[in-house]
Amino acid sequence: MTELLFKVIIIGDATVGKTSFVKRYVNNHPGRDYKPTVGVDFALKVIKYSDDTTIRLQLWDIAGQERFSTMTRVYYKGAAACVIMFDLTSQQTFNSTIKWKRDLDSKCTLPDGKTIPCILVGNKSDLSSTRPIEKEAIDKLCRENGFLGWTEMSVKEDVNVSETMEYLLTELLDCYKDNEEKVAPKNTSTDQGGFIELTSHKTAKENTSRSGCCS
Ligand SMILES: Nc1nc2c(ncn2[C@@H]2O[C@H](COP(=O)(O)OP(=O)(O)OP(=O)(O)O)[C@@H](O)[C@H]2O)c(=O)[nH]1
Ligand SMILES: [Mg+2]
Repeated sequence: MTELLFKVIIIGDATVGKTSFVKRYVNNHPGRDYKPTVGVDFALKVIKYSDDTTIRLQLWDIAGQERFSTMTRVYYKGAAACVIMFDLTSQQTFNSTIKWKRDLDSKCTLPDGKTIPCILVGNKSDLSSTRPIEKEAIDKLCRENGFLGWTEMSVKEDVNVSETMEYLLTELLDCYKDNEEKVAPKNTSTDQGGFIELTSHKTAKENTSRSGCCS
C-alpha cells in the first residue's frame, strides 16, 4: 500500500472564493457568508487513487488580503501544486493573477528547480451576466505566464470543482514521477496554457474525505 502526501496551495485576491472552493471540495459545502481568511487555513482531502495508492492532499487556503502578503514565502514552502483563482466578474482580480504567479515562481520550485504545476481558475461562472473578461484574454495570460491552463468554475453551483482538482492531481503526479526518476520533467513554464477540457481528465477516484483546521 502506497500513501502519498502532497501540499497544494490556493492563492488569489480576497473574495474570489478560495475558502468556499476548499470547503466545497472537501466537505461538499461552500459555507455561506464571507469571512476573510486570516493568514492560512488548512484542510485535508484523502483520495483513494487506485487499489494500492492513497493520496493525501493537504490544502493550504491562503488569505488574499494584502496585509498577509509578507507571509507568502512561508506558506508556499514545500508546495507540490497550486491553484490561482480569480473572480470572472472582476477585472482587478484577473489582473492580479500575474502578480500571484510571479510571487509563486520566485519563492517556490520543485526539487529539480522547475516551477510547480499551477492551474488558473476563473470562479463565479454562475454570474454570467456580469463577465468583463474575454476568454481570449485568459488564454493569453495563461500562455504568457506559465500556467498549465485554465478552467471556469462555480463553487456556488458546484461546477468543475472536483474536475479541476482531478486535472491538477494528474499533472502533479506527472511532475512527482519525473522528479522521482530524476529525468527532465515537463517544463511547466513554457508551451502550455489555454482552456482545459475537463471531461477528458477523469482519473482520480475520490473515495473518502475529511478536513481539519490547524490555524
Ligand atoms: N456567486 C458566487 N459567489 C461565490 C462563489 N464562490 C464564492 N462566492 C462568494 O464569494 C465570497 C467570498 O468567498 P471566500 O471563499 O470567502 O473568498 P476568499 O477568496 O477565501 O477570500 P479571502 O479569505 O479574503 O482571501 C463569499 O460571499 C462567497 O459566498 C461562486 O462560485 N459564485
Ligand atoms: Mg478565504
